[in-house]
Amino acid sequence: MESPKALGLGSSLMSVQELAKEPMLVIPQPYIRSEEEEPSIPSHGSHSLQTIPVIDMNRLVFGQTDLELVNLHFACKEWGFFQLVNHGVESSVVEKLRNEIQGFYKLPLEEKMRYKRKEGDVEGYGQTILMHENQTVDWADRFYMITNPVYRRKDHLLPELPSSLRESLESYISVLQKLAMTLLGLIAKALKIEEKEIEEMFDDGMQAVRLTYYPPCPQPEKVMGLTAHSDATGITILLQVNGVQGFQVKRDGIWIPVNVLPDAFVVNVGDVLEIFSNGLYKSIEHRATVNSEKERISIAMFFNPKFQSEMSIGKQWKEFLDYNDSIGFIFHDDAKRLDRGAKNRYNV
Ligand SMILES: O=C(O)CCC(=O)C(=O)O
Repeated sequence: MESPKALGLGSSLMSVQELAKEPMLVIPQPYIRSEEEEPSIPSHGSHSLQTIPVIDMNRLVFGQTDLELVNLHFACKEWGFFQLVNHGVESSVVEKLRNEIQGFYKLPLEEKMRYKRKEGDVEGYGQTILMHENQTVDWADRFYMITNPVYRRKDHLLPELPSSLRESLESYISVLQKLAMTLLGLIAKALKIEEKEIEEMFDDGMQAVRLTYYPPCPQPEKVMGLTAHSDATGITILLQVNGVQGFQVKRDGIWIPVNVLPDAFVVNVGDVLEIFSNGLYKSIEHRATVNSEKERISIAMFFNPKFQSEMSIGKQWKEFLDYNDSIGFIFHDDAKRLDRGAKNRYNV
């Protein structure tokens, strides 16, 4: 990994937030995206009218279940994304966490550095993990932690957070775990498979959380808040914490902005669910852009199968072998991503 000095960033490699406070005429080179990576937000044309589907959890569970299951199936199949409303998570839980995360990012850098990511680790507070030379650094600070199984929590991270943040995060994690399991059960129904099959795979699975802070950038079109990627998860549940827009999903080669809906979560299908569903559900690329005026904060929770569990396509699709049986893989505990590249290597 490049040293901060080699990148010409000094201590700012540990914090884009601090870098963004400095007067800046030009954006430092490590953050500059190449031409084709620059944001291309559609502001007109038919694509600007497209928006990701909205799923009403209340209708799914208590109301017109069959109709809403069709909508859920469509969203996972055609978009790989949906906004979830009427999810039943108490607004006080979200509100408390919202304030706490905003408070956390207002702490002096020295305080946040108590949780800094250590050399060779993926967990902790820091910036883009640099895997190769000339890699562009995202315009964001992040704090990533494994939260489940509980014995995998790192002593110096979640347990050491300021108590009010820790408590609100714990409450949030616990309600989102329930929400995720309910959603996975409904996804099983939409896929017309036994709920047990999905529940057993995800029950007490590997879960992680990422808090991201995107500072304003004087030249937002030159940088990227979060490089385009798909998630190596079962499902991911995202909260756009402070209501600032910037999240985008790719559809037919075009980046579609995701509107901030009050009290909604953005849910997406990850690579694991794509493979499990024999490619029926899509793990879609997404990214985050930044703007010149407002900071943006998000919290993403990642829900995965159990560590070391054997993964492959669900029983009922095995005979079709579009996603051939040989792609069964172990869900590793060393944070190796099963990314789209990896899937391609399996020739699927
Ligand atoms: O910050 C966002 O809006 C997106 C976050 C995300 O996709 C991630 O953390 O993987």
